[in-house]
Amino acid sequence: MSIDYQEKIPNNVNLSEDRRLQRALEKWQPGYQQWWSELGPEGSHQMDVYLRTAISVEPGGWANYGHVKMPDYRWGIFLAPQEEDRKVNFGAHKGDAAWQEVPGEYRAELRRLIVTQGDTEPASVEQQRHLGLTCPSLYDLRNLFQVNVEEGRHLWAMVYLLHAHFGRDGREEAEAMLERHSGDADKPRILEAFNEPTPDWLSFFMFTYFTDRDGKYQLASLAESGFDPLSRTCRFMLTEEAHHMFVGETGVGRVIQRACEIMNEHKTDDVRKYGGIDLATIQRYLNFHFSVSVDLFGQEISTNAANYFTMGLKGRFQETRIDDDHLLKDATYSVAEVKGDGVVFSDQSALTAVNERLRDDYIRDCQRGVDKWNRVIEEAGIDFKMTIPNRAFHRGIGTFSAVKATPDGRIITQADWDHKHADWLPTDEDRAYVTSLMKAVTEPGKVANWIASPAKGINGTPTDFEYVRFN
Ligand code: BYC
Ligand code: FE
Ligand code: FE
Repeated sequence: MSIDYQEKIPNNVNLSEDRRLQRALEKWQPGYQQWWSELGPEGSHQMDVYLRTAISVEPGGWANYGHVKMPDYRWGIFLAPQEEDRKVNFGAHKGDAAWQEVPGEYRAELRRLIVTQGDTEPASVEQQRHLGLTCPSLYDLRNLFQVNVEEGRHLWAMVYLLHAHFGRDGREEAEAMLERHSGDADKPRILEAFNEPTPDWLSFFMFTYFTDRDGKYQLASLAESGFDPLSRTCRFMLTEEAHHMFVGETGVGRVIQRACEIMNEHKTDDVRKYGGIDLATIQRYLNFHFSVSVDLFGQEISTNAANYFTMGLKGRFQETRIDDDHLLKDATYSVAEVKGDGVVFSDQSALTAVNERLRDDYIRDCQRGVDKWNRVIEEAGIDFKMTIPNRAFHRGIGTFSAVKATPDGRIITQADWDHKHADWLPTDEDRAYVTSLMKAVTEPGKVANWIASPAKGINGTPTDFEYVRFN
């Protein structure tokens, strides 16, 4: 079904045929608009931004590009097409027809999953709201805004589910999405990584590489859900997620490339002297963002996760492609834990280990981009390798939160940690230095000195295209 842009809320869910739901969402809409104007990208409301907008959920018909003012962006409700005869594919209800309505006995769990997912979306917009003021180029500014409007749409996606399927408490949860705020002392966002500031563009690129990738894995697991509307929503969200991770991967890659150029041009390791960001600092940012992002997968052993699985609400990554019974009654999975001064693996119930399994899938995926960054360094003839820290490093959730560990996974004393952590995590001085570089570059085709130019433009445009027009 194509998307109707004549409607106040563009959608492909036949909203006009459900007047109650339509009215409820139209009542929520002004609060959303107000939230965007207050906590969305600062100072951006008059700008014309070259954005893509979904025009159809079919492959190929996805995107339409043009300059729009972001407050006029058509945030809408788009579900991937319904699969005929879809089944619940795992857990106790395996083989039953997928649910089109919320199964009453699982209402609370399902609501909680949807609320947790939804909460991250506006959180990220809040975290990134000042970045536009210091963009390294118009190309990057446009990409930031594209990510922001799509995260706004992801909130719409979850709010739609709450309104359509959870009655009055769904509406209350939808309101609460606009009341919690990233970093707010009284009403913080639910998950910790979404209360960390994203103060500079290196942080932004790391966030879109590592934290949006948690989004990919969580959405993919929810796309396996036996609750079909959630599955369809998440499947369409995933098509948007790919761009966010592209922004992160290429963004970090360009910062690394620029560091290498400076090193070679000036035959020096002192990249900062020439206004670049040195590789060691980039590694410390990587360590930070990876470690807060792996926390987002929850505890290694989780009865919550086991219940979500058995209930058929949240599956594993690419559940239907896994060759097993999809019940996990007797299966085991290798789970990391502390032993002595190291990290060891032991077999645990696969059912309670589904969080850890997803974390493993995620870590493998993270490595691929890091390999690409390392090729940039290698091609520049520089002897340095970016590495992903061990999962025990700098953890706030799970078994490793009780210990201190080095990036290569050795358990150390608190005293050693106090002595050494400045080598591993961004220091105040690192952050102050990176912040000092953050000055807006807004001339078409120009980029800041600390980052290389993009390899190509958006949607076939030249890189000196006027991606954002200031009015
Ligand atoms: N911070 O049994 P456990 C995205 C809590 S990102 C704070 O392991 P569970 C995006 C936990 O709630 C994707 N608290 O938990 C990216 C539990 O509390 P209770 C977001 C945490 O439920 C970029 C307790 O600790 N989507 O889309 O198995 C830009 C015990 O833990 C944290 C989702 O997360 C934490 N990190 O696993 C924009 C999907 N971790 O029960 C967007 C939905 C755990 O003791 N969420 N806790 O009160 C879930 O599937 C699960 O809630 C989690 C946690 C995987 C997050
Ligand atoms: Fe999102
Ligand atoms: Fe995202």
